[in-house]
Amino acid sequence: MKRYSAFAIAREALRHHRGWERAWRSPEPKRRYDAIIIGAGGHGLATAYYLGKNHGITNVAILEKGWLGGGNTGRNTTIIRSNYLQDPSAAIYEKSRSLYETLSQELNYNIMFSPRGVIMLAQTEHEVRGYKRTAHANALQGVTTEWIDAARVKQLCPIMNIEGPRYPVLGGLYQARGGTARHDAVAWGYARACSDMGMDVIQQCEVTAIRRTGGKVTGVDTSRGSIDCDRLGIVVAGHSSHLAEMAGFRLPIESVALQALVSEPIKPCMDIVVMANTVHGYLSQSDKGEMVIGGGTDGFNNYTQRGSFHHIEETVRALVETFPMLSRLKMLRQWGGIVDMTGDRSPLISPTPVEGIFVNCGWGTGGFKAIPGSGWAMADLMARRAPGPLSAAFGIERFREGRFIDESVAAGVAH
Ligand code: FAD
Ligand code: PYC
Repeated sequence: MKRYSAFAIAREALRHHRGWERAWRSPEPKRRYDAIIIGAGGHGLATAYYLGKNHGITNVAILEKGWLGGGNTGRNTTIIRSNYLQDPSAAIYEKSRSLYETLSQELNYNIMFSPRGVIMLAQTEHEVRGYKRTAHANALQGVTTEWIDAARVKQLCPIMNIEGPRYPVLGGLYQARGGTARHDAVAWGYARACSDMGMDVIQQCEVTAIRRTGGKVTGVDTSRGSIDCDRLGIVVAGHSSHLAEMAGFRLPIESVALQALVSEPIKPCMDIVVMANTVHGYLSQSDKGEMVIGGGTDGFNNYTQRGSFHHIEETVRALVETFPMLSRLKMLRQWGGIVDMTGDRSPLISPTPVEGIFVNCGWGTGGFKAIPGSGWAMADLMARRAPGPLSAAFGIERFREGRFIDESVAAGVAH
């Protein structure tokens, strides 16, 4: 595949942009692969990429029932941070954040990583204690975050009203190298790199059954025929329970919609990401100028990928005391994605009761930031058929053993 570069842009400008090739191939499925990944979201594509890059396994298919990145990967609000509390979480989220720093160069694809900084506001005494504790934990884990006072919050984000009557801003947990990236570009960049390694990214290919013999996986049936494999990764976020059912086991996952919305575009007014978890809202400004706004998950399990009117009202009402300018904005569009929630708000990167089947799910409301690290860990698990240093703590068995990795506070978004 030809490299993207300033020289390539100049060359194509001279020939009226007729020489660009497709970013990835659209092949017909083969009869057999060494590994199949179900789900061409960020996590599935990153898994495939690191299977090839780190382990030399390239006879791989990534099967997607819709279009790549059309699930939560293309629906999220793109916040990247690694300020989690527990050690296994800090390890995988910080690995991921650090991979994001150079991902554009590595993939030769501009994912528009923007380390503009993330603040999680403390608006109650309870949150002050919680975030100071996280800042101390992060220091021990080698994750660079700091507790900042209210005046510094105001300095970093001048449009904020820190003296709200109900929820004054008391300070915040600040991660200067957190930020955002372009979500579609992350999926597209990994897909292009996978295709370049000879892998088959197959869209419009729904997995309808998982074949097993003697407790081992032998392949999948799809809307485009049967395909054999002895190594299968299920990486389908909100659809994980369905796929697990096809394979004959259950997962500790509930699926629920998470919604977001954007305002009309306005001039640049906010160059940082702010999460206000007490009131259940968060805010950033996109490169186009839209205010990107999100709140908590729907209050009931569902598979809806749409927005609802009461959600706009609840979320904007929650944020308007701290961001009064929101009251003067028109809202442009809203949407939803189906997130996969575990009881401890930490993911599953795990072998399953069926030999050769591995799952990667449970990232819930916070998996965009985890895509590179998760792909790295899942590829390692699938290649060696055994948990590795980044994935070992995230096995399904922790729910049987009561060994939870509680991240309900760090997850940030209300559940
Ligand atoms: P997905 O991108 O959903 O990919 C799974 C794919 O599997 C889908 O494309 C689907 O079509 C496919 N699939 C399903 N069933 C089948 C089948 N039978 N056969 C073939 N393919 C199948 N995280 C953050 O870190 N920061 C944020 O700011 C953030 N904001 C969010 C805001 C919203 C509104 C939402 C919904 C989520 C947010 N998240 C955020 C969470 C994040 O988006 C997800 O955790 C992450 O994108 C999950 O990626 P994935 O690759 O696992 O899943
Ligand atoms: O995990 O940082 C996050 C997040 C923000 C919005 C949704 N999830």
